Amino acid sequence: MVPLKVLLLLSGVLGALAELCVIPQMDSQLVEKLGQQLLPWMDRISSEQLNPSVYVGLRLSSMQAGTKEDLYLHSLKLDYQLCLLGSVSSDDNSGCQTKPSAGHLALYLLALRANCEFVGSRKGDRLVSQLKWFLEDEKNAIGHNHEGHPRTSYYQYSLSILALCVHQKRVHDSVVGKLLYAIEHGHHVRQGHLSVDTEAMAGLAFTCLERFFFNPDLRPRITMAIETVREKILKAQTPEGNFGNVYSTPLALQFLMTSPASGVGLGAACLKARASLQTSIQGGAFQNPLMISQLLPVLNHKTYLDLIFPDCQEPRVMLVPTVEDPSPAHIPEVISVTLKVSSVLPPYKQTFFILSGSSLEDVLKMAQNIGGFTYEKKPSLSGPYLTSVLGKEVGDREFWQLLRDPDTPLQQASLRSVFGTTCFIEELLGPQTAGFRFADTRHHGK
Ligand code: B12
Repeated sequence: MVPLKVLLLLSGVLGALAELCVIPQMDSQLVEKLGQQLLPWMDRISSEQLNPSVYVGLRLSSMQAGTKEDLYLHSLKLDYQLCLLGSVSSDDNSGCQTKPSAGHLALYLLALRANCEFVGSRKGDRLVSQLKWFLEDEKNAIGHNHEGHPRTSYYQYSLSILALCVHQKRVHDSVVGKLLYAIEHGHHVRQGHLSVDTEAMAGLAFTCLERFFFNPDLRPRITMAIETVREKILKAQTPEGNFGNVYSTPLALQFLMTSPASGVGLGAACLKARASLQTSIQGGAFQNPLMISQLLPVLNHKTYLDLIFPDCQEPRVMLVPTVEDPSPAHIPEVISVTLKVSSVLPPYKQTFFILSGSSLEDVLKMAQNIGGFTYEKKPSLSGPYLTSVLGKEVGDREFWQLLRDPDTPLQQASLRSVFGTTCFIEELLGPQTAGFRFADTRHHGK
């Protein structure tokens, strides 16, 4: 028998050998370019354009936007407090068009922490209660036997627990228990693919609970769940190095950076992911401000868990807007794109000629203007989200899936953001077909 002392010593040595996920510094010019892409967003302070994630991303980055940041946070506060605490009936004059969702409220709470603020006042308590009610509601939708689903997603469920946790607000064991069960039983796995983004967000939420010793009765399960998430994310690494896909890699890295482990090749996996990210950034894959906001903390060796004790005094480099080169680098060519919608009767198929560099939404608009095609969208923090095609609206747990012919789900924010940042049609270069398929929300395909 191995004496206990030796075992303890061994576990101590193994603990000491635990590998870390370290992301070595990237070329500062490359990082600065990403920061500069966020700058125009700091000027967009209308209710529809405010995006608390952008604020969080910038505050956890190595760069700053000076007074613009203060103004932005001020606008967030006005908007969120007006819309969340005021009445939002259509006939009042509050100026609040739509009440932010619970997920947006969670991101707003992260933004407050990014400025080293705690929700404390009576108003703040009401925001906390709203988020707690949301979680209770979602818990009930999942049901006693875990047979149902959250009305939104396990991503927003995890984000809400994380936001409350960084404000040192506890949630009931029964709420955490539902997320634990989902992770333990792979309830957010879509079509055999793991949703890395969701796993990572859940992992961050669990790690926060663990750090505060919240929900002590669930501690062994929480610790196990963190390990499970780590294992699944590492397993989801592609040969190029991404965890899931290029857009889930930033959140995956945020989680892995908070979670040392031995014997799983964590350090090497993170280095590989970093190399792949660098190639993607250089190739211009990061245009969408939401995606940039999830990436910037990683490039500054930070994660959303740094919002537990943020360092608001840390020096950050002032961002300077780029001067646009007025002469276009190349003359855009005309490409043909075929738009196909198979899940309506009769199926729709039409070819359009459009300038390369246009967005999918440009194609949709063109199709609508020509006639015989209609679509509707709603704004989201990622850009315009397609809700209806040829009169067919999405229902509960359904969405319009965007595909490249014949059957590859698109990874890009496929519609140019309302705010005009994301173009993806390059993905469709040449005579290509962009398809639309009606799918249920399990078909995320990553
Ligand atoms: C949950 C989720 C979904 C759900 C949304 C519905 C639901 N039940 O919540 C489903 C499965 C339907 C979905 C669909 C798609 N998604 Co999605 N989704 C997510 C996820 C995991 C969380 C989003 C969220 O809740 N954010 C928090 C809340 C508070 O913010 P929000 O703005 O209110 O969230 C809304 C938007 O994010 C919107 N949404 C979700 N996905 C997408 C994608 C695009 C392009 C747009 C414009 C909006 C959008 O739905 C959310 C709920 O209303 C993110 C992961 C991430 N890292 O952000 C990926 C993510 C945003 N999705 C992505 C993609 C590519 C898609 C699809 C285009 C896939 C496809 N080929 O069809 C479609 C969108 C098609 C469309 N109709 O416009 C990418 C976007 C990458 C990018 N370059 O910006 C992400 C980052 C995942 C990834 N790693 O690839 N998604």
